[in-house]
Amino acid sequence: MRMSAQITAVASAVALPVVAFLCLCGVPGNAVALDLHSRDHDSPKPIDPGQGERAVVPASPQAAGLPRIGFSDSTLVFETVRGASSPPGQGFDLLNTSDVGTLNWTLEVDRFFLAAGPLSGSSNNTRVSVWVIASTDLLVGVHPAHVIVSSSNAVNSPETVFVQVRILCPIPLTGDVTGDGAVSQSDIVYLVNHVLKAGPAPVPLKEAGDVNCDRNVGLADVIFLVNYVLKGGAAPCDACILL
Ligand SMILES: [Ca+2]
Ligand SMILES: [Ca+2]
Repeated sequence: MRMSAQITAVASAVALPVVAFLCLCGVPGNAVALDLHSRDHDSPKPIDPGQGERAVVPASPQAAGLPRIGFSDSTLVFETVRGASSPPGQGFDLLNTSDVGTLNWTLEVDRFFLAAGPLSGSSNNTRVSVWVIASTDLLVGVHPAHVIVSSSNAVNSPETVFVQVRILCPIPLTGDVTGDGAVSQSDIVYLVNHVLKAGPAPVPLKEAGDVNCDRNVGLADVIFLVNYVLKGGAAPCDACILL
């Protein structure tokens, strides 16, 4: 009987905090009350909101009336061939996903080839259209950039939309100055005509004839191409690395 009484006492001590915690489910305002006078300060215990001194910790941004920055798109990709016209502008919607409070925000970009706007504003539950334009006068390759939105009163400031500007190489095969998809004797003839007889330039760009990648199309390229096609010499370089 004595052992049974001890077990009953221990079970009661464990059960009381659990019951008290479960009773907090009905606390108005969706907030959690914490007992600051608990002996165990590392693990504050919930108490009845009508008893003693307590602090109220907001359970969510909505409960505290705080706005949250949100985007309709997290990534934008611009793609074009080097030398071609710039792709059309793009955009995304900026909104307050908390649905409470007013989101006061500013916007900036971190690379010179990117522009976006508007640069500031206020949003409650409405969406704001942000436009983004990328200059494509860039080297061949992938160029990352960011649109950064900051707010003095949001719970998640700053937030970022990632942007990629992809510049594709217009030259499929260096040395194929005729543009037929292969490097052959006809390319030697074409390049000789261009270099020595003022014939038409290599296609799609003159750089397709720069088979030794010295940033010039001349007699050295003719000799290089003859050695490659007729004598098994070194293959043309990749002219795209110079664009
Ligand atoms: Ca060819
Ligand atoms: Ca060259």
